[in-house]
Formats: sequence, structure tokens, C-alpha cells
Amino acid sequence: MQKTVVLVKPDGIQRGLVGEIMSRFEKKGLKLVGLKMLVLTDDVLDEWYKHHKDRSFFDDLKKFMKWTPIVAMCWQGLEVIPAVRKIVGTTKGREAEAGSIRGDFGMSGSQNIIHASDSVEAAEKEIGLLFDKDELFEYGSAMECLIYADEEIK
Ligand code: FUP
Repeated sequence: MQKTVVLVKPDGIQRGLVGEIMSRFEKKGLKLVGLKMLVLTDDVLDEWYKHHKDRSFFDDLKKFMKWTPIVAMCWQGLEVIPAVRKIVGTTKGREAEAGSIRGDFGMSGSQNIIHASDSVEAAEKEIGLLFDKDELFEYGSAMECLIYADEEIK
């Protein structure tokens, strides 16, 4: 099944939103397969946001992402990458859909609480940048038969 990376960014940490954010993904029925707290380095951020390196906000973005430790999670589920992006909401909090995390908790387009992988390629890259092999777990989910129909996961 697909995996995706979610980060609670420094503003989410400062505002005490880690539990709320994790709770939303748990309640959705996603499986937590990786979890850690760390300070992002320049090397990781340069690679992570490579596609933004020529944008005017790049240096501020890197500085913001290093302000405090972040919480990194890896969630697994059927088509989990688009499912998580919907829960996260669009980039600018003040425009994000009510009910999404950014829509419910933020106003900013740069201090926007949370990151989620936007494609299979991005998820693979982000997992590789943040998680060692032994930091990702495989285990049976007792809830899986309630979350999915048999034909969806066979
Ligand atoms: P998203 O996928 O919604 O996180 O947004 P992007 O990949 O477009 O941007 C990554 C991060 O760059 C955003 F979360 C915040 C930052 N950013 C800015 O600071 N200013 C901008 O105008 C656009 C993005």
C-alpha cells in the first residue's frame, strides 16, 4: 500500500497541534508506520524544496523550517497520498477548505502548519531523506477489515 510523509512544521509544534494532527489521520483510518522528531538540516531542506530553490521565499522557508524541531510521520493506506492532501488543505490557510487542517487552524501561506507529500515520487524521496529502513514498521492492522472492503485490499 502507498506511503506518504507528513511533517508538523515549527508553527504547528509551537501551537501544540501535534496531537490534533495525528488524531485526524488516526481517525481517518490510516496506519502509522514511522514517527520521529528532528531538526531539519540545510542539506535535507535543499533537496526537499529543490523545486523552489529559485523562488523569492526559498531562504525564508528554509529558515522557518529550522526554527524548532519538527515531527515527521509516515502514514500508510490505500491511495493515501491524495487522501492526506485533502485532509491537509491547500497551501494558504486563509483560502484552505474549512474542515481541512490548514483551513481550520491557520491563515498563512508560508507558516502553514503541516507538509504532506504531493506525489508518489515526492513521497519516496521524502521517506528516503528522513527515515532509515529500520525506522519504518510493518505490522498487521486489527482495524483494516473495518476500514476497507476485502476487494479494495486483496
Ligand atoms: P504545499 O504542497 O501546499 O505545501 O505547497 P508548495 O509545495 O507549493 O510549497 C511548499 C512550501 O513553500 C509551503 F508549504 C510554504 C512555502 N511557500 C511560501 O512560503 N510562499 C509561497 O508563496 C509558496 C509556498
